[in-house]
Amino acid sequence: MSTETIFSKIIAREIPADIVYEDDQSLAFRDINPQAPFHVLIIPKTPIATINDITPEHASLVGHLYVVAAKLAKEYGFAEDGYRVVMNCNEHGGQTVYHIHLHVLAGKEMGWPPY
Ligand code: IU
Repeated sequence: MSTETIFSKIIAREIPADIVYEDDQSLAFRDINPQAPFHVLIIPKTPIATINDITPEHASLVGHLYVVAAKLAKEYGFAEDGYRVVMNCNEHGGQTVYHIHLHVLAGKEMGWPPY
């Protein structure tokens, strides 16, 4: 199965995105259909289709995505009030793009459970 998705094209700058952070391992950009006042996706530059495809070799990379999430939350002023970090998996999880990504949602109080 190809690991190429629209997110690979965003990494390659083949399609535009509102990028808020980049380093050698990851890229973060604003979601085109935001579900909160602040809604950013953090993706690894190495494509991994779903959480099911994460192996022990990816542990540092996946952990790094959370380091970026915390950094952005602090930078944009949401750390104290709080925010939500979500990664969806497959159909029942609500995944639509098969390149793992953390959703960072902030700027409003969110409900629980998420349905
Ligand atoms: P999901 O967890 O796979 O459902 O999240 C995919 C997200 O990617 C979803 O929130 C879309 O709005 C978002 N997105 C985007 O930001 N830019 C795009 O070009 C596409 C989807 I396609």
